[in-house]
Amino acid sequence: MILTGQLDSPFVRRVAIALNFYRLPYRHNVISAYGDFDDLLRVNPLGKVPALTLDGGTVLADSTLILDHLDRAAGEGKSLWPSAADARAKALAHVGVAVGLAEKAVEFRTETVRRPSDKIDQPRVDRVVAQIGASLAWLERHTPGDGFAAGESVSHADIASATAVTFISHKNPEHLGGSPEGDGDYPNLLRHARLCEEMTEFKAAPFTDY
Ligand SMILES: N[C@@H](CCC(=O)N[C@@H](CS)C(=O)NCC(=O)O)C(=O)O
Repeated sequence: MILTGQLDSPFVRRVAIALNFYRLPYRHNVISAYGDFDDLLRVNPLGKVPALTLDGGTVLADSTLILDHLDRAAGEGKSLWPSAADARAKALAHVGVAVGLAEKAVEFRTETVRRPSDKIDQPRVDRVVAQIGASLAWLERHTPGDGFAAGESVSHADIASATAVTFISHKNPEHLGGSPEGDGDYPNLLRHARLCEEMTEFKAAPFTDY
């Protein structure tokens, strides 16, 4: 399998980390969604990362669809979803907000860093900032003071949350509030992200600013 995309993307990272938990070998095609756009279009017609090229040549795009496939392909007992329906529903809700948060954090950068300053649409930026704040607050309320986000062991909820929070803490820590040294407005969330980032599977796919 070939995973296309850089580890500064929270979506690429959530796939890479899940591959590590599944113990599935893969080759990493480190190309930039912006700097290597033509190469990327040849892999994924959407020109987006991540893309996962399966051994048979099928190309999957979008982290959630990729992980849907991998969770099945990983084999018996390897799923990163809780098996009980209630816990699974909680994990799905968590992933929905965490992946949405990552999308809003990326959109914030598109709206503020990638636009000429005279083309910034401030009401749009304000809306995205409000969505980021509300999503962080939701995740803080739904992240326990210790342990995993949903269920007894690591799940897609933990990976989605930690990769989103790590991305924000590197790129726009101002979203996290408080002093740079402290845990700001989201102590559970930041503690949880640190716990995850200490795991071998996370360390093997570290956030990387290229
Ligand atoms: N929902 C998608 C989001 C993927 C995404 O937005 N990737 C960004 C990089 S972090 C990208 O490729 N952006 C380029 C573009 O949208 O043109 C997923 O979960 O994979």
